[in-house]
Amino acid sequence: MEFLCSLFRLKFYLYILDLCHGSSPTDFNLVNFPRNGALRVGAPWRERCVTSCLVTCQLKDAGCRSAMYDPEKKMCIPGSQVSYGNNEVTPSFTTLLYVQGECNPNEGFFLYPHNSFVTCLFLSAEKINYVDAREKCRLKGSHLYTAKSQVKLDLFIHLVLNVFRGPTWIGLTDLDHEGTFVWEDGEMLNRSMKVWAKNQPDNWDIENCAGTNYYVNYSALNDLPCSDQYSYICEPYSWL
Ligand SMILES: [Ca+2]
Ligand SMILES: [Ca+2]
Repeated sequence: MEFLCSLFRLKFYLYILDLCHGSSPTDFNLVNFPRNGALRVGAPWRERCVTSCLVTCQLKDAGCRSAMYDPEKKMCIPGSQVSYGNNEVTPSFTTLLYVQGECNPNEGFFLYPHNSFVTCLFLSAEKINYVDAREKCRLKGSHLYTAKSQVKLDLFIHLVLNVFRGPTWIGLTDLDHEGTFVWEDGEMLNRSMKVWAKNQPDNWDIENCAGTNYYVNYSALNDLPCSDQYSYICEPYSWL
């Protein structure tokens, strides 16, 4: 049994060694550092190359969505997930940041760290109706921001209060069936999650698109007329 374990370990190390010579088998992409420069991360470890860093990060934790690699010090630093620790690092010049999937700066997306996680966002500079906002996100290969977890909802309210400072759409509608709210990625709203402001949704004067506005103090969601013109947020995928 011990022999088998050693054999397995040897095969694993050979696999990792091999990774450093081939092309990257992962779907991670090199991205620019977040504008504000620091990420909350887990404990680093030594790694031979960036590919083995990314593969090992996923082997250690299936939730690994990003990692930094310092080729000079040969250190791998997992990052960006709530389940990791609270160490904060400001990356050096030589450190490379890789993130799973695309977070394309040419389309206006950037990494936005908030508390203990990082997400990839596009923040609109214009105010438009819900269907147009949905289409703008779709053309960027993304969807309107969803908030299926409390941390994502907290980040939404944070952005509304601190960045937009005004009414903002969120990717949630009951356009298909009155009273049945569905997130833009197709998942039904979990009724046990408290997203709505008091007495909402009320479908007042036909309201099928969700967002937040002055009427609910920007502190929770309200169903609103889809023709209203609001700010919006796109995300290429949702990590949480
Ligand atoms: Ca409605
Ligand atoms: Ca309403």
